Amino acid sequence: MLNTSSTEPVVAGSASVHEEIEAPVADAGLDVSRIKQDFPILQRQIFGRRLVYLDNAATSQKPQSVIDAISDYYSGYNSNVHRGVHTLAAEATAAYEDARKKVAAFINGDDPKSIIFTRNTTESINLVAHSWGRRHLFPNDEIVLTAMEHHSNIVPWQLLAKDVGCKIRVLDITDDGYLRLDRLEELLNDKTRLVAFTHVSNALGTINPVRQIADAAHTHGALVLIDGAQGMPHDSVDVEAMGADFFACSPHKALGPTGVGVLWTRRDLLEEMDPFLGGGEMIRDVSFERSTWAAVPHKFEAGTPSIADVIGLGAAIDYLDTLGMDNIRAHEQAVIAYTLERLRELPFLTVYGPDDPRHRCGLVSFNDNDIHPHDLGTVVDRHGVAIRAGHHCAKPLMHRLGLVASARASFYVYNDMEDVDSLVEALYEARKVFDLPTT
Ligand code: C6P
Repeated sequence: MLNTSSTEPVVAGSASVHEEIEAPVADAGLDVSRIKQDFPILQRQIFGRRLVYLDNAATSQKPQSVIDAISDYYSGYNSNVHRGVHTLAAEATAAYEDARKKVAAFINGDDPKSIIFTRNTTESINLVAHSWGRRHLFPNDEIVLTAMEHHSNIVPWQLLAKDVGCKIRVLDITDDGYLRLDRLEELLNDKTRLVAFTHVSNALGTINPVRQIADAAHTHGALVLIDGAQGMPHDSVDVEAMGADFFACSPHKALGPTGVGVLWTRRDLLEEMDPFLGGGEMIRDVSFERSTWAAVPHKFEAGTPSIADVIGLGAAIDYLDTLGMDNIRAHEQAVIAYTLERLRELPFLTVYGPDDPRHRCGLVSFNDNDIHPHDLGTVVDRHGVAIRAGHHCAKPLMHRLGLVASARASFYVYNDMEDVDSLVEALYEARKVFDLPTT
């Protein structure tokens, strides 16, 4: 499992706090050539080249089984859920609720009623800010975030802070992309109500010591929200072991369809939270004088949900379970270790984030010292290599690193060392396009 637990004291933000992360192992985990065959899109050619898809942190590709699950629903039992009494409605409702059980098991969230389907991580965090935050935060209360947060874990808290008058405090990072855990205690006090932070940085790849931070927050009576968008696809998640009170993730980054997100919340918190959206299916009774709410989780799922996508998410979990999350983690560790090794060969490149592959998921941000990342992304695309270039929706992090943008390659279950070689080759080719030296 990713580095969720630590018994070590909170010390300086350095590798020492991450020592319990398992060492990379040989790439024995996955049969990648077999896996590639399950993803129809990987048969595509881009500019006459084999597609090398390295933008998985934005969204992953989908296996045939997920595509089939969605198509089977529409062609076989398309119906709304929780409403009809006919056969199609019963089948659709059963498949929808079955997916909820699978998600709960996948993140060790014991009670499926603690799982709310949203549209994505962004909506999950906004739900917490609205439904929990507006009831529990008051002027001068404090929320602690980190300098490596995605905008989705910054802006909802700013909106809340503006409305209720609470304050946001920010845990800094080291220059090599670790959280400054030595400063965490300085930020926590009896006014801290929430510590909201990412499990894995989408721009640096850093894996944060989740349990250690959660324990520190709980000691001060604060709750913990974990942004699991970049952690959940890459290793087993255990919300209990992490010490989460709220856990948000986006299954579209984990082989699932776009259109469905997940929020897990401690059941006792969920029971007393206010609804997020009002409308059909989230009510017990409605009159023009007042309305009362359905039981959780339906209280938080107003209107017709993205049924096909939820069913597709169930199929994605089946696929991940078959591969085994430990195997996925081992595979990505081997791929990222090889990637860092290869990128270090390139004298014209600056690589950001932890040097030690054990402290990263399968993701690396870098810049060619002479080529703008957007130009770089465009040129490597001509070689079939899809990477992301930009600020990665983490502008405060870019600012902290003194950058405007970076290029980013992010790997998943269907990527292998050959894909890394294709990236490196394309980076050399970009130098040639701009008539720049390669040594
Ligand atoms: N990061 C990336 O390319 P949504 O868009 O709601 O599914 O996920 C938002 C989100 C929240 N937290 C983290 C850590 C994330 O990485 C993301 C999505 C994508 O890095 C799109 S900007």
